[in-house]
Amino acid sequence: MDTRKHIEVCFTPGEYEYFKDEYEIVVVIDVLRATTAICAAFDNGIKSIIPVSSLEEAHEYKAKGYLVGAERKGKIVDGFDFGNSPYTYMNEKLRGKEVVLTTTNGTKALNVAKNAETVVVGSLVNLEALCKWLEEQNKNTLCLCSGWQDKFNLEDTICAGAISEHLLATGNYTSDEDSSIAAKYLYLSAVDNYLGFLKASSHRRRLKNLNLNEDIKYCLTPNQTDVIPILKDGKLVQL
Ligand code: 3SL
Repeated sequence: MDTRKHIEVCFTPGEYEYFKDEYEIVVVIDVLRATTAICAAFDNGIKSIIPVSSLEEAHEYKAKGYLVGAERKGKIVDGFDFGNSPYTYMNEKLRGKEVVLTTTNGTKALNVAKNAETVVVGSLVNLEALCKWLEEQNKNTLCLCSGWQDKFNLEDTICAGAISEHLLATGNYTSDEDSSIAAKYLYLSAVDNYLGFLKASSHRRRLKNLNLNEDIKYCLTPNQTDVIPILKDGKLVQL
């Protein structure tokens, strides 16, 4: 009997319903920039992050006095405290604080997956630590890419491919889905130069047009932190 666990890749939150229920662990990925910003926040000592999908929910928290980050289409939404740049969260003033965050795709993907047994946050910046932890868990694992408005994107898929490649190399995992095979090959094509490989990608262009080049470089630099944010009772906390 094949006792290996599955590691698979789901390209968009819209496809999650076809995968759910089969995986004990879901890794939510939004390399540009939500899950990278979340990792940066925990690396800088934030206490917890409440991910919400809609601006309405974010407004409700703001009215209750919470610090709230809100991003739509790459820009900070008027009336909120900050947006989705990882650099925003490298701020002494946020240390030990609880914040609320809503983003175009990343917080939506987190909410889509919230009923899974375990939901953790993945990005290139916490790749090595996350892969090591997943390997230790030895459970059926799904990488859920946030994509862009329910469409496929390259950067999340490449990160999902990196996680798959690591787990498959242990010999304790197997992949069946074509999405997982495609993710692996995209990762292998990109691994030597993420920035170059993603030059023409849609969201990199979108962020570049907003002068967010420094954010892009940070987000595409692997292994800058060991944090693994995990969803507990609707809040992200440090594992
Ligand atoms: O889609 C998201 O959740 C965001 O990460 C998009 S952006 O990088 O802030 O534009």
